[in-house]
Amino acid sequence: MFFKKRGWKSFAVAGALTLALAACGSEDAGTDGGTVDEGAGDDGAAAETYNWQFVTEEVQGQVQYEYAAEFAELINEKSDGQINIDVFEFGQLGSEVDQVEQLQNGIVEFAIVSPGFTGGMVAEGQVFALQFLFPDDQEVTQEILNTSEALNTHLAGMYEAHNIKPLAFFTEGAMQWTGSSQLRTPADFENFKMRTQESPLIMESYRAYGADPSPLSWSELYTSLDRGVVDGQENPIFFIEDASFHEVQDHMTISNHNNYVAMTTVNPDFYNGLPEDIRALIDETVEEMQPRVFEMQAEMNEALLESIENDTANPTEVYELTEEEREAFRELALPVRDFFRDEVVGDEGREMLELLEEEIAAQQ
Ligand code: 6CS
Repeated sequence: MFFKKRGWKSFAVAGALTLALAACGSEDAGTDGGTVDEGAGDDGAAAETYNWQFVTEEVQGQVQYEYAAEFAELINEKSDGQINIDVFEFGQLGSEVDQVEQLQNGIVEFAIVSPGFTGGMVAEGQVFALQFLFPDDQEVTQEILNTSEALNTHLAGMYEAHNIKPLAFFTEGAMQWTGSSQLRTPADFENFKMRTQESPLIMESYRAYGADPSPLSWSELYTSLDRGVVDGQENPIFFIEDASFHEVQDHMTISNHNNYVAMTTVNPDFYNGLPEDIRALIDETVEEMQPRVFEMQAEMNEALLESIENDTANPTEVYELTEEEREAFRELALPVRDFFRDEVVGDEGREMLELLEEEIAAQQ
């Protein structure tokens, strides 16, 4: 497994917050409230501390981990130390798919989940794999993610039926392609071995370009690119740089063909078993984190593009597609929406996409 660690900002907090604190709290968190310890508050009355676990698909210095660390810090502060959250980097608790199962089974209370790893389970979540669906403007996209009824009510309900409760959707930035050869036209994808996440629809999207998609965990990606097991991949710039993929790829195409959307999720039994005031604290903090994570990804994506461009020891040719070139990809991507409607989802999924398309159109 290859991970390069870098502290991104001063707010980066080490994984485990193991404060043993007591404060006045709710009386009955029950077994669904995570690990609950009894203690004595200032007034000598029995009080409870909550110990929760939050797993992410990224490592320290990357968006998801920094989000979770800041979320944990805020919750700890707001609860006067009553709530402690241990944040886990990717790799500590298994693969991305293992992490989803841990959330569903209540082994961890919180997880950041990329819909790309749940495509086999919640087919409708693959809507995020549809390229050129969301606006190019990241702020507008984030606004849609924040307010969309299609996503926050309909899609969230579909996840909840699988014991995954999405509390928020956020973008980690526009995705770009890297390759051992330049990716400028659909013809460049002919027989190109493209690494994707597990989602069948992501794979279908690359087949539409003529590529040969191959699903892999990102823990194997650096080595696979280096050895030519796969020829290229897609990710936001911060991730390409931080995971050092650019070191083993000669080309990067600024394609902005999609956004990398992640979900803040919670185990629903745990969440529903919490006292109302604690649930309100979680909801309020999730909301507060939305502009923070947007700012975080924007700063990282901008700064790390410069870093790739200035890395003379590992030169990567960066090419930005023209609008005309993007149009050739958009044309091939559009029929994948029909495939989503006709082959991947049922009526509920079709209605969800229709509503989402209306919401997107209303923002443009
Ligand atoms: O490409 C991936 O699989 C990884 N990319 C990002 C931006 N976050 C985590 C994910 O597993």
